[in-house]
Amino acid sequence: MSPQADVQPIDFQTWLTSRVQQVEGMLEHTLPGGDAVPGHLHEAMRYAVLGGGKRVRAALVYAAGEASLQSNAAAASQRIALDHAAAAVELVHAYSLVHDDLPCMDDDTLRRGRPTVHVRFGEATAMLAGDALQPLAFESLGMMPIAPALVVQAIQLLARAVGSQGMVGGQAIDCENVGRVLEAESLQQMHRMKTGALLEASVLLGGIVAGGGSIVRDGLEKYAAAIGLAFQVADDILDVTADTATLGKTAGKDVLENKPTYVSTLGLDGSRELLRTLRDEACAALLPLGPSACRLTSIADFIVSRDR
Ligand code: GRG
Repeated sequence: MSPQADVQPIDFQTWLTSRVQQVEGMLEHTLPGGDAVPGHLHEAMRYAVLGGGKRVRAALVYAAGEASLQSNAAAASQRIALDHAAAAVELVHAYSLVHDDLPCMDDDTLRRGRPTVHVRFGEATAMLAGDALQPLAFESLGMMPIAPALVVQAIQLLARAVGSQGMVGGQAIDCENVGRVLEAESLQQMHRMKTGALLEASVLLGGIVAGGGSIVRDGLEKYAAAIGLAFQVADDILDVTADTATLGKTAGKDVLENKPTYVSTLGLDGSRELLRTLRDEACAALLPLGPSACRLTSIADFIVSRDR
C-alpha cells in the first residue's frame, strides 16, 4: 500500500483517536506496573503519564513518520519504532509537567483536570517520578527495531532537545525572568527552547525513524520550527481566554505571576496574527511532501484552533 493510500480513507479525528489509543497502549506496556517495587513511585509515574493529555507530541511522531514511510520491507519495523518514539516523547513531556508543577517551580495543584502529582503523592515522590520517566523514555528509544545508527541519531536528537540548550534551558530562562518584560526576540528564544524544542524533536524523530529522505527532512524541519512556536503562542492566548475547567490546569496564572508571554509582549490581537502566520508557514513547508503530509497539516490546524 502506498503512503498516500494509507492516509486517504479516514478523517483526521478518527486518525487522531486511533494514534492516541496506540500510544496509550504502548505507554501502558512500557511503564512498570504499580505492583512492581517501589510501588508508590510506579503508581506516581503511571498517574503522571496515563491521566489524559492531548498526546500532540505522539501524534506529531506518527504524522511525520507516516509522511516519510515508504512501502518497502523496512516499513513494518519502522511502524513499531514509531510506537517507541511516540511513547518516548510523551514520557519526557510528562516528566516536564510533573517537575514544572512542583512547589519550587510553578507550584500548581491542578493538571489534566486532576490534582498534580506532588499533591497526590508528595513532593519527593513527584520529583523521583519525573526523574525516572526520563531514562524510561531513552530506554524506549533504545528498543526501536531499526538500524543502530538511526537509534543513536534519535537518542542524540531527543537528548539535545530536552537538555540545557533545549527544554530545561528554556525553563531556566523562564524562571530567571519572572516579573521582567522580555523583548520579543528573547521571548521567542525562551519558548523555542522550553516548549518548541520537544515538539520539534517529535516531528524530526518521526522522519528519522521512518527513513525520510533529505527533501522530506528539510520540509519537516521548517514545519517543526513553525508549529513549535505556534503551540506556545496558542498556550499563552488560552491562558487569558480559557477557563480552568476547560484547560484542566489553572487559567490566568501567567498574568497572576507576571510572566513574560506573547500576550504580554504582542497583545491578544498581535498574538492571534502571529499564530495565523506560523500556521501558514508550517503548512507551506509541507508542500514538497505532497498528500502524505496531510496529517501534519491537520495537526497544525488543531494546534492553532485548540481550546485546551
Ligand atoms: C524541565 C521543569 C521542566 C520544565 C520544562 C515544558 C516545560 C518546561 C514546562 C511545562 C509547563 C508549561 C505549561 C508549558 C507551556 C506549554 C506546555 C508544554 C503546555 C502543556 O502541554 P500540552 O498542552 O499538555 O500538550 P497535555 O496535558 O495535553 O499533554
